[in-house]
Amino acid sequence: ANNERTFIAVKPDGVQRGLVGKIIQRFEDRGYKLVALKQVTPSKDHLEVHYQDLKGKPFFPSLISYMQSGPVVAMVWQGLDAVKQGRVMLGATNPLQSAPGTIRGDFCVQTGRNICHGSDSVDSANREIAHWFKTEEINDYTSDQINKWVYE
Ligand code: YYY
Ligand code: MG
Repeated sequence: ANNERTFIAVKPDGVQRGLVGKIIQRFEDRGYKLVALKQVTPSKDHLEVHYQDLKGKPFFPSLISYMQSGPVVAMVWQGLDAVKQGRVMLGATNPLQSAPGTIRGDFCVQTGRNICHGSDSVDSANREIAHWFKTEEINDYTSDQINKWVYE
C-alpha cells in the first residue's frame, strides 16, 4: 500500500512561472517519495494519447497547444494513497473551486492555466506513468527516513 504511484506533472505555465520547486516541496513535505523526474517538451501525438479521454471536448485543441507551449516537468511520486492524495493536494480542475492550501487554490485562477496535472485513478496512473517514463527511468529505491518516520 505504501508503494502506490501517481503521475504528477508541472505544466508549461507552472514551469514558466518558476513554481516547480514549490510543487515538488509539497509532495516531499507530505512524506511522498520521488521516484522519477524529467523535463520534457511533449509532442502533439504524445499529448493526444495522454489526454485521450478528452478527445472531442471543445477545449481539447487549446489544451493540447497549451501543453505543448513549453517544457513540462514530469514526475512519479510514491507512497500511501498517492493517487487520491495527489489529486487532493492539486485541488479542483477549476482553480476558482480549489480550496486555499491546495496547489491550484494557492497559485492559479483559470482552468486553462491550472499549472499541474495529477492522475485521477490508479488505472490512469499506471497508464500515464508507462506513457511518460521508460521502466529504467523509474528508480526503485529505499528511503530509510521515510520508512522509519513517515510510516509506523
Ligand atoms: O484531471 P484534471 O486536470 O483536473 O481535469 P480534466 O477534466 O482531466 O481536464 C484536463 C485539463 O483540461 C484540465 O486540467 C484543464 C483542461 N480543461 C479545460 O481547459 N477546460 C475544461 N472545461 C476542462 C478541462
Ligand atoms: Mg484529468
